[in-house]
This record gives sequence, C-alpha cells and structure tokens, in this order.
Amino acid sequence: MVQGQISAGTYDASSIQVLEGLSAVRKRPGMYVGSTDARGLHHLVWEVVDNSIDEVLAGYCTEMWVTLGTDGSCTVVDNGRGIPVEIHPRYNKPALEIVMTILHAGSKFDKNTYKVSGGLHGVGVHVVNALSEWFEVRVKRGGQLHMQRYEQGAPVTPLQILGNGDGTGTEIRFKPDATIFETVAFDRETVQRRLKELSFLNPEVTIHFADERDGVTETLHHAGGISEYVTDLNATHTVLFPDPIYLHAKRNSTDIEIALQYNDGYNETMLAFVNNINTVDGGTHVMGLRAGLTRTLNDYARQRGIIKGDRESLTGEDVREGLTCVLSIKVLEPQFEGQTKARLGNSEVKGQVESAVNEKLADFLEEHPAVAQGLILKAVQAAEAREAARKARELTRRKGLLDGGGLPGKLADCHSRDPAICELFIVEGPSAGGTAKQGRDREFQAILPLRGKILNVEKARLDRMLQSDEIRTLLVAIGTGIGDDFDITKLRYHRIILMTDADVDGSHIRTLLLTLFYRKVPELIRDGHVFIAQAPLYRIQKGGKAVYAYSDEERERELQELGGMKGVTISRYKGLGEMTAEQLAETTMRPGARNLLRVTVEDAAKADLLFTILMGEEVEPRRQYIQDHAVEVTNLDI
Ligand code: 0RA
Repeated sequence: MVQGQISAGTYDASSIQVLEGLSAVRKRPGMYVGSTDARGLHHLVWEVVDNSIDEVLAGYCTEMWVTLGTDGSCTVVDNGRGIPVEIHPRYNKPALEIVMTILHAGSKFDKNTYKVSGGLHGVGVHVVNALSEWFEVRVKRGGQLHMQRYEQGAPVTPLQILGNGDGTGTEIRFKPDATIFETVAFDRETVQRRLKELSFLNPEVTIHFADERDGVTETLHHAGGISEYVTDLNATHTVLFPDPIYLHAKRNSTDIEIALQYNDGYNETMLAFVNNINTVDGGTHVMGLRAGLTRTLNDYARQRGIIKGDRESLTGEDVREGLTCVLSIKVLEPQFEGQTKARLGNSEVKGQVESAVNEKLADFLEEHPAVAQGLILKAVQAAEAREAARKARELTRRKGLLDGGGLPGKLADCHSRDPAICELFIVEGPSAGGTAKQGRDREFQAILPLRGKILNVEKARLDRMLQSDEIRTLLVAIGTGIGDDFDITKLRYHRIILMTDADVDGSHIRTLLLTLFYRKVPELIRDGHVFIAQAPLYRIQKGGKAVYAYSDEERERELQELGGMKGVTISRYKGLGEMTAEQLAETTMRPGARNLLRVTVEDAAKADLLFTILMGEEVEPRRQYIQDHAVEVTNLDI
C-alpha cells in the first residue's frame, strides 16, 4: 500500500531507507519512546512540543497552541520560522519530508543553539510520525501554506501548496496508532503540567492549551520566569523573605539561571532543568549548585563571625533546609546519563555552576544584608537541630531502641525472618489491632496497632520526631533507620500495609502516615514497599451467601445481581473493629482474596500537598483548596 503511493520515479534508494527506518520504529517502539503505555504515548506530545520550544529558544517563536481533539488527536501550532520546505539537494526531496521520515535528520541544522529536542525526548519527530495512525504537517513560509499527510509514517500525499498565507509557523497534528499503544487517551493534567513547567522556563512564550474533549482551556504565560516558578512552589508556605533570589550567569557557552527562596519548613524542593528537560536524577549542575551554596553561606557566616573555625561549619543539609529552588541551565551538548537519562553528566558543568553561585550569590548577600541574616540564621538553627538529632539518635541507639535490638512490645511480629515474604500491617486503634492479630497468618504477617493520631512530621525536625513514641515504634518495627542512618537492606518487611478505617479519622491517619513515609523514608515508596489495604464498606447477606462491597456503586451492583432487597441483610462497617477476624482476613488481609493498592510517589506527593495546605499557616491556599474541592472536603476534614 505504501509503495503504491510513492510514484515509480521517486521510489529510489532513499525511499527504501525511509521504509526500513519506519518499520524499525514500529517494530520496537519502546526503543524510541521508552514504552507503549501512557508514558510512551505522552512522549509523542513532548517530542512535538519540544520542537516548537526549540524555536522559542532560537528566538523566533512567541506563541504556541496545544490542542487535544475529540478525535483522539493532538495538535501543536507555533508561530516560528516554519520547517524548511525547500528541496534538499542530496535527497532531492523537500527538507520537511526528510525531517518527518528519516532518523535524526534535521537535528544538526544549527549547532550553535540550545535544543530541548536534542535531549531526553530527542528521538526526532519522525518517530511520532511512524507511531501515528495519521500525521499532518502544515507550514506557513515564504508567503505560502504547505501541507503534507502521512499514515503510519509513510507519505500519502506529496508536499502540496494549499494557498497563500501570511506570516510563518508550523502546525503538526497527529493521531497515535492504537495498534501500537496500549492506551491512546491523552491525560489532560499530564499535558497541562508539562506546559505549565515550560511556560515558567520560557517566559517569552505564551502557550494556549485546549482540551476539546471536556472544553477546558488555559493560557499559560509567566513573565516572571523561574522566580515566579519558585513563588508558585512556595504558595502554600510561609516564606522567609518575599521575593525569590534570582541569579543569572554565563560560563563559556553554558547559560545558568537560579531562583531560590526559603520557607519556614524543613524540607528541600529542588527542580533542575537542562535545556528545559527536568533532570529528576540531578547531575553535575545540581552538584555545582549545592557546593556553591554551602561554600558561599559558610564564607559569609564566617566573615561576619556568626560561625567560628572549621568545626562548626554549616553542612549542605543545613543550608538546604526549607530551600525551594529552581535551577535552569542551557548547555550546547548535554550528556544525559542513567537508566532514565534524567541525570546530567557533563563534568565541566559542576565547576561552571559552582563558580556562578559563588560569585552571584555572594554579591546578592552583600547587597541584601537583611535577607542574608535571615537565611544564615535558618541554617545555623538547622545545624543546631542536626546536632540535637544526632544526640537523640545516639541516645535511642544506646538504649537499643532504634537498632531492632528491642522490638516494641506492641508489635505482634511474624515468625518468618525472610523480609521478602514478610508483611507489616499498620492498624489504627487497639480494637482493630486485636481483630487483625486474630485474622492474620502469623507465619508472615505482623501487626502494629497505632494509638490514634501521629505527629505531623511536616512541622517537626528529626529530633522532635524521634521523641514521639508512635513514630519511634514504627521505625523500629520497619528496621531501616532514618536520615543518615537509613539502610534499605535492614528493611524487615517488604510489604508495609496501611490498614485504617474508611472514615474521617482513618483517612487522616493514612494521610499522616503517607506524609511520614514520603518525607522521611521516601525510598520505601519509590521502591514500591508501601500499600493501602482496602476494607469493604458493606456486607450483603442473602440466605447462606455473603458478598462484600467496597463502595456504594458496588453495593448497588451486588443488590441488582441478587435481584433486589428482598431477603437481603446489609451491614455497614463503620470501622475495621466491627468485623470478625475471619471477615477481615477474607476481605482485606489474605493474599489472593484481598485487593491491595500500591502507593505511588504521586499518591504520596498528593497526600503531602494536601497536608501542607490543610495544616499550613497560609490561610489563602487553604480557603482556595476547600473551595475547589467542596464536595470531597468532608472526607478530608483534618
Ligand atoms: C530547522 C530550521 C528552521 C526551522 C526549523 C527547523 C523549525 C522546526 C520546527 C518544528 C516545529 N516547529 C518548528 N519550527 C521551525 C529555520 C530555517 C530558516 O528559516 O532559516
């Protein structure tokens, strides 16, 4: 079919190359877009959007339109220079067609500009074409409107001139191929999140987003750039000084931008981008920033006699307590490393960023003594707390409290010592704890009942945390230690299962626990060790037969299946303690019968955000949140 559409005259060696290239992509899509699940699907969008962003970086594009269509398509329009349509002498074809069909064509058009598309997503737009049911490109350039259509990567029309057109720009519209991807439904929030990120990183562009499936539209433009990004990230926090510190420097061809601000919390939020790509695994640029920050703040504090000698110097952790920071650098030839290619490897960058911070931050502190005082004071307090935490840890260790030497009395441990099969159920309240103990399989299931609410770790440093009995007990049971002592090989249970009541208190305790894990032992969530048990809400009995329903909808469905309410007894469980041990075991605890939810980093991050909003001191975000989530909020009432 494809061959039929290319006329005999053009069916030459280069066409054969194109077809081979296409079938390679379609045969192994994962090699090009990572996977064929939702992640790989969105990769297509990033690839096309990044191409337009490159045109922004080159200084030629100020506006973009990204639209998710009701037909399952995605359209990206920009007002850049337009993809070149001139005939490429070597291939005797329009440059545009070469870009759309040949591996890595076009990526070296201009070596002296920063490119997003050369980076993490940089497989080339021809990959999007190859993995699309259809793909259309329109280009306004030289006073004319050009268009070409492809199906499964192969051209089905020549590059045609549709008519005259003012201005310049590119429009790419594609529909992902449902025979390649497991899902072809774009997720609006995922797309919006990336576009928002891009609009902070590229303040010169305005991005118009529309989801025609649900009528949502949004215009994204942040003239304040990464400083505004930091302000946005700190919106739910109390900040130490009103405006983020903004530093900008160039070292050789590396362009370095940093915005930072402290809040009164204890956590660090650091987002690091290289050519607009989020390097979640850090790299040399982040190392340079950390080294520069530590060095500059120590120098400043020492010069003014706030700290003396070497021994008391502030550590990296001290100076990053409460720090919210966005680092955005542009590098001509970035090297991305690691399994997910999300870490920068260029060794020269560390020194470049470090020297930029040393110079520019020192200047800033010199010119803003009040801000400098506040932030040094914060770091000094962090250092003091670190020392107190060390003493507290040492004390608990000496008492045998944190090394597993003395397991807490409340823990009903299991017999097995093989962590890979062992499970820890964290249960709310002594009565549910009793039921769970009877219902468990004591070979591999341990039960730890918690007494009511636990400490809000958002507002506590390590030393305060370790004073809480509930938290110490939990940490001893888990076995890994915390902070500098964390050791995943000491994990005593590979499944840590939160089993709380399906009511307000239960959801509160679950949120607290998720926040604790997310903030203090995030490795456990990242490695998939944390789960939520799903207990039924209803028991529906008819004659000798009983079924369980885990939601109101399920209850309705079960009732319909049983043929209505006649002769049916429904009991609603208000808490786990109301179930018999056998009922709890067969619905919620026993492998095979139960339905565990694995907690993802996103789940935990949401819980954490909820927490900062609902427990934080900032009134406005809380009011806004409650207004936005008026329906759900009865269940979130903390
Ligand atoms: C190479 C050269 C030129 C423009 C582009 C690529 C270009 C590519 C894309 C992809 C999406 N939108 C785009 N906009 C522009 C310009 C060459 C010139 O005019 O001198």
